[in-house]
Amino acid sequence: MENCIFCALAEKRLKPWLVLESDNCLAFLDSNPVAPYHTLVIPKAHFDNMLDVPVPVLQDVTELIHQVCQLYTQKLGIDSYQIFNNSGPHSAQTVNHLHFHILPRFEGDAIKFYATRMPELVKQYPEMLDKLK
Ligand code: DGP
Repeated sequence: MENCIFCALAEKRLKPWLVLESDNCLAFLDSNPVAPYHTLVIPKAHFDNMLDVPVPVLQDVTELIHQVCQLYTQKLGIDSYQIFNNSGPHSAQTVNHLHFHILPRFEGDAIKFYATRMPELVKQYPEMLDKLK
């Protein structure tokens, strides 16, 4: 897709900091990293996010995520990862080409992911689950 920065990386119109590549996906270092080896995994084909991606594409993405984690563990000894995706305008999604973050975590790092918790929601769970029926 024109004007998509991740399509430009996937098509090598721009040079990615390439970690691994498969037939359909790419893993490269994030340009605004939260931690060493903060990595993004994308499908080469353009999908905006989780809402429009077909499951087989997600399977390809997951396979490459797995390979990246294996690589970092084998080569670097990293033993902890957070793997996440932002999808949609009220998430933190800033690039509208599906991507998963692989965030290596290290003992004593200062990253705070769960700053907000809402334990009071638990009592609403029966109604919330009812709405899924
Ligand atoms: P998100 O907030 O989930 O949409 O994350 C987008 C990430 O993409 C953010 O961590 C910074 C990264 N990023 C944005 N533009 C580029 C780029 O041109 N190259 C690389 N390597 N990463 C980028």
